[in-house]
Amino acid sequence: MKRLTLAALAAALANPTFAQAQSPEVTLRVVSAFPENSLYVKRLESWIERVNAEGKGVLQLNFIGGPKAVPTFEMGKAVQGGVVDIGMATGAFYTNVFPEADALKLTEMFVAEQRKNGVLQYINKVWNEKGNMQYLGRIVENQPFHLYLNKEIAKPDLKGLKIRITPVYRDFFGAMGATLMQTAPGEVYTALERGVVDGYGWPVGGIFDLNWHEKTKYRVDPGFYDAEVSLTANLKKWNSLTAKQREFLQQQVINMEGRNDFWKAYGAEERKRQEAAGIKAITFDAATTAAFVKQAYDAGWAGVIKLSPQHGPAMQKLFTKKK
Ligand code: 173
Repeated sequence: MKRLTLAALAAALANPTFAQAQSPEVTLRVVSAFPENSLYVKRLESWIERVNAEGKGVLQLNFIGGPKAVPTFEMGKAVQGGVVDIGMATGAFYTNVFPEADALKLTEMFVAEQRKNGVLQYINKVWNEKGNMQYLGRIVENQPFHLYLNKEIAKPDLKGLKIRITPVYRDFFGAMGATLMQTAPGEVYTALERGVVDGYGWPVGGIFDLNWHEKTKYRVDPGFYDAEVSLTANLKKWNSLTAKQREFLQQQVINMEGRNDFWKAYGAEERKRQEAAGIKAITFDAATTAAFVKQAYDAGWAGVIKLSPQHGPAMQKLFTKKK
């Protein structure tokens, strides 16, 4: 009789439904690879507040911090290894985990469409297998990258200029002849202030968040690619959640994706704000402009394919809009 009871108890403990009844609420630790005072983090924090209000008894998020807690280029490793549960970053910050991460900058359709046409499924398979990460969703889009400069250029030629980069811009700015210097966002101001760089890559919005406008004279138009900021979760942690917790978290991320239109209006406002701050747009004639954008994509894809002969060509097919 006693034996039977113990066996029944052991079976009950091993049963996920029972375990769920014992701990219905889970708390996940979240970090950001972007600086604490960036708009990305402010929006992340308001989203977390909402998640915590709606997730009582199911799932809670605990925001640990930004690069002061986990350095920008270390965050991917922290999510991969489960030191933290969820990370907000762009793929360029964790190419040290798997190089394909940086390819998301090259998607030519929004994440809502990627969810419908199978592209996101492919992305998640790569993130699962190579990053030990669950790809939760993309929370920044509608934000083309630009080249910002302190020196004027008449054509897309960066020979003799030192430009701050991340992997996002490496192939393109390198192809234009720039001398490249990689830094985390948190080090851009100092690099500009000390004259260590003559310019930097960054999306259309955000240069005021860290006062870079004080050290910026020009923005080169047009923009190129689409800035990607996404949430990823440690795969083991994700798999350890109950179905209810996973569905709740996934839906919350999809809700945030539904607000990505915000970035379009924000981009337009930021261009105006730059103009008001005295930052001049450098533009080229139509043919040069078209060649500039083409070179951006050609160099970007060549870089991705070189680093990932396995997934690069498939990603190019999936991410590129047929024209
Ligand atoms: O740091 C960067 O310039 C960068 O790679 C990036 C990517 C996405 C959004 C903002 C910045």
